[in-house]
Amino acid sequence: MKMTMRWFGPGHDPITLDKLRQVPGLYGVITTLYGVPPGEVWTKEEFAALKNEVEAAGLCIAGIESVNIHDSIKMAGEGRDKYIENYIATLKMLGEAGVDMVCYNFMPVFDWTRTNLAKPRSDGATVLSYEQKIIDTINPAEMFSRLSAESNDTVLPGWEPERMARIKELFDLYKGLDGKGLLANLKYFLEAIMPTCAKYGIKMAIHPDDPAWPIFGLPRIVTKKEELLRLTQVVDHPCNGVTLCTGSLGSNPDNDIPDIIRSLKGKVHFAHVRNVRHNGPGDFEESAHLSTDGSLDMYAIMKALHDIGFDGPVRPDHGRHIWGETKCVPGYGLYDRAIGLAYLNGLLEAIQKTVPEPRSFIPYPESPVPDPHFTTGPDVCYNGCQ
Ligand code: DNO
Repeated sequence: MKMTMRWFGPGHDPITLDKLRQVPGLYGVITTLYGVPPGEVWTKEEFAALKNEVEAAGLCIAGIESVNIHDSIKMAGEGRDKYIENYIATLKMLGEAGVDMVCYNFMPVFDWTRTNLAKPRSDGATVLSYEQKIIDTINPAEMFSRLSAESNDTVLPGWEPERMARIKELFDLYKGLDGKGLLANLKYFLEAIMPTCAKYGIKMAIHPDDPAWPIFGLPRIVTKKEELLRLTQVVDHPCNGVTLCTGSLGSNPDNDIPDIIRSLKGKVHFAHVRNVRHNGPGDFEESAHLSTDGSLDMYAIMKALHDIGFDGPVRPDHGRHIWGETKCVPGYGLYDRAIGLAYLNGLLEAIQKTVPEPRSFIPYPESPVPDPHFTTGPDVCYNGCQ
C-alpha cells in the first residue's frame, strides 16, 4: 500500500506541501485541478504546473481525486457525448503525464453531505457529523448555507458555490431519474472511457455515496456490497474499480467493511481509511482514526486490504480539528490526518510482520533530489511512484 494524503492544490489548500512532506511514511499526494469545473478539459499546462509544484516539494502525485463528472453524463442529458469526449481528453492528458488512478463519484447534484462541520467533542476537538433528523427538516439550499457558514472560508469539495447557486435547477434536471437509470448512465460512461483507461493504465475508482443511503429523494447506487459488486460487473474491466471509503460505507452500521473489501479483491484501486462513531440511527460523527474512538475495527480493515493484496494508494481521511487548527478545509487539517496516517502505518507494519504475504509495504522513501529539468514524463516522480 502507498500511504498518501489529500492536497487541494495551490490557492485552495491552506496546508502546504512542505508540511505534508514531514509526515513520516508519506509516499505522495492525491490532488486535483480544483478550480476546473466538471465537464471542462484539463489542460496539459495547468496540470504540468501542479505536478511540477508537487515534485519540487519532493513529493509525487499518487492519484487524482477527483476528475468530476458533468451532470449531463450522470442524467443522460443534453451534450452527454461531448462531455464524455472532454473527460476522455482529460484522461488522455493525465495518462500521458503518468497518472494511473482517478477517483470520481456518481452522486446526483452534490457530493458528500454533513449537517455539522464543527461538532464539539468533550475533549475540545471538533468533528464533521451527520444527523438525518436535521436533513429531514431542511432543504438542500438551507443545508448549503449551513455548511458554508462553517467552511473556514474554503471551498468544500463538491459544494462549489457556482453549483449551489443552480441547486433548484439541478434538482429539476434529475426529476424522474431512478437508481436503474443512474446505473445505466454510469455503464454508458464507463464503456466509453475504458479503452482510454486501458491504453494508459488508468484505474478508475468510483467513490461510494456519502452517507450511504438516499437523501433528498435523490437516487444512490453505491451504498453497499451488492451495489459495489454490481457496478464492477456491469462493466467488467480491470480498469473499472472502486475507492474503498470506510467512512462513507461505514456510515451505515449494516455494512461489514472487511467483508466488503474481501469481496472486492482486484477491484479496489484506492482506499480512504477513517473511522466513524455511530450515535444512533442516521446519526454519526467522524471520530479519530483509532478503533477504540469509533465504531469501526481499523485493524480488521487494514488486514483485509493487506490480505487482498491491495497495493494502490491509501489515505487517512477526514480528521478531527485539534490543537486549535482552523485554517483548513473542514476535515482536512494537518494534525489529525498526520496522527491518523501514523496509526494506519503502525497497523500495517504490525500486520506485515505477523502476516508476511502478500507483501504490500512500501518503505519510507529516500529523500528525493529535485530535478531542475522538469518534464511531464512519468520518470520524474522522485519517490518512485507514477
Ligand atoms: C469528501 C471526499 C469526497 C470525494 C468525492 C470523490 O471529503 O471523500 O468529496 O473526494 O466523492 O469524487
